Amino acid sequence: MRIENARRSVTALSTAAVALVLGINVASAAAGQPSPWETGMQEMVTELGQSVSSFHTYLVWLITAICLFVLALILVIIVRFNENKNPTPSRTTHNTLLEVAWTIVPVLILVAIAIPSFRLLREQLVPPQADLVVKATGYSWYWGYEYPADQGGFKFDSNMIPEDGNRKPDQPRLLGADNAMVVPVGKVVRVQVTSADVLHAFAMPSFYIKVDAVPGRLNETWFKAEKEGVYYGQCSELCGNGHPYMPIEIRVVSEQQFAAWLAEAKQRYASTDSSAPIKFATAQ
Ligand SMILES: [Cu+2]
Repeated sequence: MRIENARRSVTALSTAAVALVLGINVASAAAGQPSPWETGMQEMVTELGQSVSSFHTYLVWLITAICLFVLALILVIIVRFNENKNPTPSRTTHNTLLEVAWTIVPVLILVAIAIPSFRLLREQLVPPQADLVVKATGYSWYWGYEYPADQGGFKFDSNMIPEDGNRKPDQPRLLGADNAMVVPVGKVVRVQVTSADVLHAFAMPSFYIKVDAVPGRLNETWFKAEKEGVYYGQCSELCGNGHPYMPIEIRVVSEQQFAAWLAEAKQRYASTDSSAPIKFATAQ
């Protein structure tokens, strides 16, 4: 029994190691949420996220190649230049060609990393023309979403569904929210992010976005989700004891569904009072 367990852990460990090297996920993840033994990134549903994911894989291969090269050099030194094989070591110093090479090659490697990295940063930081703007405000401890006047001008709060609440089977624990932020598929959504009290951070792993929510300051990020679905993120700045209980749920729906939701939301959230007392999403 013990051997069987040991064998199983070895298999799990080696699978994880291989996955780590290849930058892939062990478990087939449900889209839009994390899964057990996940070592890579979540499935990306934005073009930017997919580029970042391939960049990540590219870096993993580059790092692996460098490590293997250095390991090979060390092995050559151990085998060929040990005291027995090489009793009188060479006293050579300075080799211009070698010295130029080991300066230039790392520089070239850094350039090969910097160029795609800066390109991705630019794409992230320079948003295209937005089709829709949503304002997300962090509160202790829940999120508030506001759709501006051209979308109906309403706002609502989004609280975590508590453990003893009526969480539906498809809503993951600690990630499901009572009111999701809803956006149409294939549209550029600009998210303006701020906080009403302490530092929070708005993050959605499947979209590859994360931006600080800072009181008194309006930050922004953007995404264009290419696939309909429900996506989950969390506050990503330690903000207090309710920090793990303020999930972000974004529903990406078709344009017709979005229009229908908008019509319903306008009615439903019309009476939301901005000075309503802060609701605490308490942990169970
Ligand atoms: Cu927070």
